[in-house]
Amino acid sequence: IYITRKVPEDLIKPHEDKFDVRMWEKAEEPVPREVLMEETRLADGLLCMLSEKIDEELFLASPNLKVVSNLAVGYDNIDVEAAQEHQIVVTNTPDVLTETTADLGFALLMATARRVVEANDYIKNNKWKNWAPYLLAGADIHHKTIGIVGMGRIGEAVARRATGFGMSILYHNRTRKPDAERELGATYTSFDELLTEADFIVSVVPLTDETHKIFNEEAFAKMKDSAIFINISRGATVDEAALVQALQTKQIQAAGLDVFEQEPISAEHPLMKLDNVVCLPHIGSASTETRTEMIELCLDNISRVINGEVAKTPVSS
Ligand code: 8YV
Repeated sequence: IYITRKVPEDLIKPHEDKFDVRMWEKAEEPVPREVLMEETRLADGLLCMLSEKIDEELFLASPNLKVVSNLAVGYDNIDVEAAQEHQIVVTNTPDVLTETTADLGFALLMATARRVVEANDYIKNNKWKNWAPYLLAGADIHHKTIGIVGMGRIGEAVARRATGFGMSILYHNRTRKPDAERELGATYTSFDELLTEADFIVSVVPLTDETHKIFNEEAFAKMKDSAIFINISRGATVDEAALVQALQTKQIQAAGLDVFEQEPISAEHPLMKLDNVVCLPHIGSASTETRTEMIELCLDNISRVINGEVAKTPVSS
């Protein structure tokens, strides 16, 4: 088994009697493509991250490979169709990260609306000299309208949190979600209606050909000028140049972003120069508990497939 990042030894231990486990020893530095190719060449199982492109070239060079386990629920970095052609099982990490990612989505929404990061910098930069009625005044969250684009597991978990704030919930999804409508009072709308009506627009949608840059100039133009845009899905669902423009011209009020078109994003990127943007380095599922569960699930999937059993969480194209 090859693992493309350093993960805790105690998570590997239960598998070491059955498998020869090798890993890229650097936790934060990505594995170079040539090392990935060389290490996977002889591997039966691969545990990989979003930042690695897992494609046909790799499959062709790795005749023993039986399973690719992505440490993420999203798997837009993997050519699943090609994997299927090579009889390679692809797995992801659904469910275990749902609540953690929704927590972060809400943290980002609240930090953006109430200008938490700006306020923190304000004190630490020694700017707090006085009291003024509208000092760092943000936007209310309670009783507002949230529009969730992508009502999957994480979208529903975001909606559950919104009910605690007395928010009205709009959602847009490929299919209707009767349970969310009944239990959470969520209302299905068209994409355009959601953009027009919501105070908070939250992207939780998987990246596919249909969702690529759905948040573009036209979409931002439909939003209220008080709208706050939150992205916890994939950077490429957004046209970042259009977002920068919408924020600079105050066409929308603010944005909270956990994901970017290019990751890691540079501190020189125009988005980083804007006060009305809160940015995070793609940490949606990054709680210690959840990352441990994700790694355990990946290893369990790999172990099952190599042993000829069915994977717990396989994906299909
Ligand atoms: C990943 C994510 O864990 O699950 C996803 O799709 O985006 C995150 O939870 C992170 O990108 C590390 O691969």
